[in-house]
Amino acid sequence: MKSNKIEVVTEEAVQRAKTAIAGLKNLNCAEDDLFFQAMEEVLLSIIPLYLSDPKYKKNSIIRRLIHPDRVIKFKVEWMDDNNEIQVNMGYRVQFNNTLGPYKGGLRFHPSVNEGVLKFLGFEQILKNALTGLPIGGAKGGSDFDPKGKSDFEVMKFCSAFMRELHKYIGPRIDVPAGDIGVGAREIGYLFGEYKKITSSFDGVLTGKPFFFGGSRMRPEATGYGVVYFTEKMLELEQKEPLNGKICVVSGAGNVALHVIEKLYQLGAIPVTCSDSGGTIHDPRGVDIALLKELKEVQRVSLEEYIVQHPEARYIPVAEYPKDGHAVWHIPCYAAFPCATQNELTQGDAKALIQNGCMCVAEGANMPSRSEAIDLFIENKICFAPAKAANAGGVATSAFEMSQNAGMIRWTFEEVDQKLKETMVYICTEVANTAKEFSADGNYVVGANIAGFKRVADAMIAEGI
Ligand code: NDP
Ligand code: 2IT
Repeated sequence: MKSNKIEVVTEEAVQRAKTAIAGLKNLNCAEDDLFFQAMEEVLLSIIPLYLSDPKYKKNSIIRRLIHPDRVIKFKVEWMDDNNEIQVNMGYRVQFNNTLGPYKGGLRFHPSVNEGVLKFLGFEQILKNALTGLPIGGAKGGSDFDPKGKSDFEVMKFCSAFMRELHKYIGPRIDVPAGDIGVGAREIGYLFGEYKKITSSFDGVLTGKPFFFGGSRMRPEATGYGVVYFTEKMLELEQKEPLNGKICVVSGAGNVALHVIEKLYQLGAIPVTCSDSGGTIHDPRGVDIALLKELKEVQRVSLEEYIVQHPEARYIPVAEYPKDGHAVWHIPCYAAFPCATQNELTQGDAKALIQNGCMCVAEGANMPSRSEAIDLFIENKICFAPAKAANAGGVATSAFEMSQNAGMIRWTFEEVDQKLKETMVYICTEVANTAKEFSADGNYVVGANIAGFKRVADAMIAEGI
């Protein structure tokens, strides 16, 4: 029987949940640390939902949700520019398709392994559920490193990768997109090969270049969406808007650059960005045109920035605070981690709080470590977790799928309007859910319960 009452979460209930989660860890492999970090956060957040309604336990939802439907692993052989054969591993983790076709990005980075993709695929299930759109959760990629490769080598790798991947994807089955190391260039090559193999012009990938089926605004969508979410959260929490405020951003890729661009459009002053080599701090506001030239066209290190702006500071990784990241030690009103997982430590969180930061919005997937999130929540920082704040990218991917299926195109303004509405919808839903479960202002609890409930209720409705 559903009690209709939100139970108070006791220390005993948390301990019981922790013991159960520890038991789950034994079922999986050594690469699963990030996956457990993501899973533990979700499972601890949903205790009040579990206590309030026995149907989730009765239907074994947790045990069913933490195992991917399937993990596809394959070898990718390709020829480099020296005519030497190279071998990489390719993966697609199809996690859950209860709400729609499997959907989620492809990551090309040397750190990619099955565990990384399980963490990203698991997060993607709940993120996609939060959008309210009909998309399931998946993630894929390879340990291939596009950095330092010629366009021709990237093309040959993408063709070889798709020769295997095409067997498992389809516009109603699984629709990959970009992530770290996979942008419009890679999606273009992947789509070209898919067409050659299947003779079919399907919307089987999103983030395609506009001239062959891509959506207006998909490149901007994740970053713009993060800032739309942040504006709404600040409004709901009765905090000052971003206009005129100093902001810090990490990363210098697709998400970071479009967060920076939208911050400028709203009158904020983004003063940092970073890449894997170091951080730029430009107190007058970073030069977005130069950043795009360096990162999107020339694909070079951020160190080049100070050649044109010697008054800015370049802080190489070797000079970062011990166990921390230089970006988070610069005073700001709002912080936007947009590079990679676990980039914001407990020490970084302390520095942000001490320096008066009021808001942290995650553009990357799981960039804040659990201890950092605990500090943000304890100190009443407006904290927007990734699965809610960065959902604008995948939502716009779903808009691209709609346009491809209908053989139509929406204008930039139409997509922008839909993106804004989606981010406001997610933010409001997350805030209301947190309130409903006695965790007012806790967007981690709100996002995890709202996303989990949507998938779990559908799993129960469709049976096993
Ligand atoms: P890009 O490849 O465009 O950019 C990644 C940026 O992060 C680069 O500046 C890169 O530096 C830096 N970076 C990557 N890995 C590391 C690392 N291990 N240590 C330090 N810096 C690193 O990727 P995106 O901007 O697309 O993705 C960034 C984050 O946003 C990821 O967490 C991704 O999962 C998430 N995300 C992306 C979405 C999208 O639509 N693209 C949607 C939702 C979330 P360098 O250039 O030196 O490699
Ligand atoms: O993490 C993410 O949401 C993405 N990389 C985008 C996924 C997508 O299918 O657009």
